[in-house]
Order: sequence, then C-alpha cells, then structure tokens
Amino acid sequence: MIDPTQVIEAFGKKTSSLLVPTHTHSPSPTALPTVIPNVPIYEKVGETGTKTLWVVFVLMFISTLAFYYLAFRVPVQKRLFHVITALITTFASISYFAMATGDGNSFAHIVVKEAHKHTPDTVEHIFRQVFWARYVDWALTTPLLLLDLAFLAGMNGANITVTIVADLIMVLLGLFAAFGRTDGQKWGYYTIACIAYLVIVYQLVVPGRRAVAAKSNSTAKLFASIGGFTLILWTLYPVVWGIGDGARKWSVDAEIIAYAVLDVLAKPVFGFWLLFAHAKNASAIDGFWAHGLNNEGSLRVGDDDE
Ligand code: RET
Repeated sequence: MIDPTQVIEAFGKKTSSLLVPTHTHSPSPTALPTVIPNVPIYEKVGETGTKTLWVVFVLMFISTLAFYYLAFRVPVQKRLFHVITALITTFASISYFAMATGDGNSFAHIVVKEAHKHTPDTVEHIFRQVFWARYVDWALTTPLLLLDLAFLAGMNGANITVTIVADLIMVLLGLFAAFGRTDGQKWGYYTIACIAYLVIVYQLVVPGRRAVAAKSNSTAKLFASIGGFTLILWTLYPVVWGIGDGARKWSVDAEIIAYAVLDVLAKPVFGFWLLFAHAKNASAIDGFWAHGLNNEGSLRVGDDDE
C-alpha cells in the first residue's frame, strides 16, 4: 500500500521546481526605437461654447420677432429692408439652434506630417469640430446683407450680381478650406476666398459709392457709415477663421465666442441701425423693389373713371 504522506512528499519534490521563478525580467536597452502609436487629437466644443451658442440663438430669435413686428408696422412699399433684415436673423436663429443642440457640425480630419533628423517621420491625426451650419447660414444671409447695402446705395444689376456671386464663392471656399486635409489645400482655398472677398470690397467701395452719390446726402452718409461698419466687421471674419480653423491656435470654444460677437454685430445690430436710420430716410429705395410692376401702394387717380 502506498502511504498518502509518501505521495504528498513525492509530489512536493516534483513540483518544487515549478515554484521557483523560471525567468527574471530585467529591462535592458534595445537597439530598436520604441513605436508609440499616435493617439488622435480631438478639438471639440465645451460647456462655454454650447452656452454661447444658446445665448446667441435667443438674441437672434428676439431680434427676428422685433424685425417682423417693425415690418408689419410700415406700408408695404417701405418694407423691403425690414423683410430682408428679418430673413437674415431668421436664418441665423435656425443655424444657432442647430449648433446649440449639437447639430450642423462634423469633424475635419487634419493630417500633420513631421520630418525628424534621427528618427522616422511622424504623422499626427487631428480631428477638429467644424460647424458647417455656420457656412450654410452665411451662404444665405451674407447675400441678403449685401442686398441691404446694394439697395441702399441704388447699385445696378450687373454690380449686384458680381457682388452676390463673389460672396457665394467666398463662403463656399471657406467651407472647403475648413475641411481641407492638408495645409496646401486649406490655405489654397482660403487665398481664393480672400480674393473673392476683395471683389466684394471693391464693389461696395467703388460702384457702391458712385451709385449712392446720386442719392440724397443723408442716404450717402448712411451708406458710408453702415458700409464702413460692415467692411471692418467682415474683415474680422477671415482673421478669426485664420486663428481658429486655420492655424488652430484657438480652441473651438474661443472660436465660437469670437464668431458670436461678430454675428450679433453683423446681424441684429446692423439690422436695427439700418431700419431706424431708414425710417428717418424714407426715400432710400424706390422703383420695382418698392412698388412692384403694378406700382403697388400708389394712389392711382382716375382709375375708376374709365
Ligand atoms: C471666410 C474664410 C475664407 C476667407 C474669407 C472668409 C470670410 C467670411 C466673411 C463672413 C461674413 C459673415 C457674416 C455673417 C453674419 O452673421 C469664409 C471666413 C474672406 C466675410 C457677415
């Protein structure tokens, strides 16, 4: 018979070697460079950015209601500026609502390649949140803002068309630039967009001023002041773009705040200024856009006599 203690002893002898560490690990320097996988960098909206989007939505919405109210208070032939201005803030309200609720954005994928002297080249993947709703808003509202100015000045159809088309090119290329994969693509689109912007500036400064010179002194003064305000403000947009989406020196939140300030000045403030100044200066627009083809709103003496 086998004594169970003998079995335990025998087993203990056999497995004792298993209890001894078989391998001791001591880190030793290796000749091969360590490969650390690139962690993608995400740049996205934070709490401050979302709050700012909500605040601007409320401001745009209240201004829209005020502009429609003002529109209904004036006779139809004096309503064109009111309608254009109210539509501008209507679009802006919708766009800000979309952005505040987390819609109207996607991530631009930027690939940054870096060459190193002693180690292999590295590739960095950056994903930055781009609010494309902004560009949809601009594509609809900046032509309307320009129409406000063009009608105020009394510009001709050819000059208005060039201005509006240049504006659409500028906004679309701004959108392409925001989603540009490489620096070449991004800044290439940006440069062409800036040239389009210069076309707009030229149209307002040269043909715009020439056209308004034929109007009353007060209209010419209003065009100079509100046009100057517009040009200063609009020039800040490509600057913000360059620092934000372009060079990515600003966080997404900082960019949202900067655009928020500019948008409030460019839409509600511009709108109230134009409408109150226009109310004092009723002769600012005439012809088809005020009266239509049938001279709507005019008193026609003798119509019933025939
Ligand atoms: C972009 C980037 C590409 C170069 C240029 C730009 C200009 C944008 C402008 C926007 C104006 C927007 C307004 C909005 C009102 O709410 C597209 C930023 C030149 C001038 C007035």
